Amino acid sequence: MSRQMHARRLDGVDKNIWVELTQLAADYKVVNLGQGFPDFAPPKFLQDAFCKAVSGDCLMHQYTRAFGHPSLVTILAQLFGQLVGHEINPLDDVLVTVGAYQALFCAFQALVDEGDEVIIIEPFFDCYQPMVKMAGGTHVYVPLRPRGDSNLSSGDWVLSAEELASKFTAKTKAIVINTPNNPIGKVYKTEELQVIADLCIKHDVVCISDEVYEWLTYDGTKHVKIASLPGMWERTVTIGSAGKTFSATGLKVGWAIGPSHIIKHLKTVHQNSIYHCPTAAQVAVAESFQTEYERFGSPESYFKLLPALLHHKRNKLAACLESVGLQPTLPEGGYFMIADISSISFDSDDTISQDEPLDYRFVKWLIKKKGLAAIPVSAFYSPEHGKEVQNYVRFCFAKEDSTLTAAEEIFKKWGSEK
Ligand code: IK2
Repeated sequence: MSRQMHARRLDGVDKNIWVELTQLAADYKVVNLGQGFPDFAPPKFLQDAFCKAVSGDCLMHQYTRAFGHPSLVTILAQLFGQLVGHEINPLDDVLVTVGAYQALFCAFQALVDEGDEVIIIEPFFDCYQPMVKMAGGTHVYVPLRPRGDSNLSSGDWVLSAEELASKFTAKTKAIVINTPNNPIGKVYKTEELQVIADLCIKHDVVCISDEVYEWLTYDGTKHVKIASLPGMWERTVTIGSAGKTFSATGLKVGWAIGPSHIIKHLKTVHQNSIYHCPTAAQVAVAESFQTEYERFGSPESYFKLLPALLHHKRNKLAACLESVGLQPTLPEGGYFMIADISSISFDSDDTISQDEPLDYRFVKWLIKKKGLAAIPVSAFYSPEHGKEVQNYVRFCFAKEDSTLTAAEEIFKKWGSEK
């Protein structure tokens, strides 16, 4: 058969780090600090809400409103309207999606045309790049760089305002930001967001703000929504995830929130591809948000309990990494930590290609020889810039204490062998 089967838009986007490393981790039955999902149970109120939804009204098992179940868009508009400081219309300004993934996909498909440029800040959640490419756009990268010699906190990774400004051209259609960031854990400060906002306004550019870890910040760090800055509501699509919010990544309920003149285009993509998300999952998420709304800011709020739990896990993992000479960068938010592997010597065997970047080889060695899964940080960079960060790997600390203790045992054994 001489005819090419696949569409050209798939060229160069066929590899996926999660598919590859999740399989490798499963093959070796490792302690998994790789993929970003909690291995502890979601809160009981979410589980109860889900059980109630599936066992109640038979309409819970049927189609629902295309752009989001009324109960979910209503509570999202109510809660986020207060956080953004702008009235949000539940029917026009909110789109419920299959996880944050689909919200991102709808945003790129809806807003990016052939020839448009999209600015992506490195490191970035890996799907931004293939999604921009599939939409026909061109990615333009700008890196966060460690400030000075020390990069012990994610706050030490910063953008150069001049470098960022130099990336905006007449072709720039959108910029994607991610705060708290995956994989570094950087939480952008208001001043940093203001630099981005000023450029968006000056060049009439849309900001796609991926805020899936919005509730997870540590040591008093505050998450600021770029949509809340003056002049930004009109040009920002804010993306969130119930999976990350309620420690239930299998739910795959996400959302995009923004002004109706932008969201209506995302709805067009959504109605012509997915149509709507599972009804019962949306209703369970709506009820859970309602619960949280009523106790917002109180000590019982899951939005306070979860970061407190993860703060302890973050510190435990940092101590483990340090004990074997892996230098961690302490995250201000999110549930990942990167660590410098420069001081570790390891022998990657014949099964690991020497052509691969150092961090990929290290991660494969870690999985096969030490029984521990992590993710190479160069996977969060463009191929052009990945080489510059191949001495970092990412660990997820949103794990049961028993999982972290199992990892600690591996690190201790490793330490004693050195
Ligand atoms: N945006 C970011 C920044 C994410 O981290 C994710 C989920 N990624 O987790 C996998 C990992 O990094 O190990 C998403 C979007 C997608 O969220 P959802 O699960 O709601 O589709």
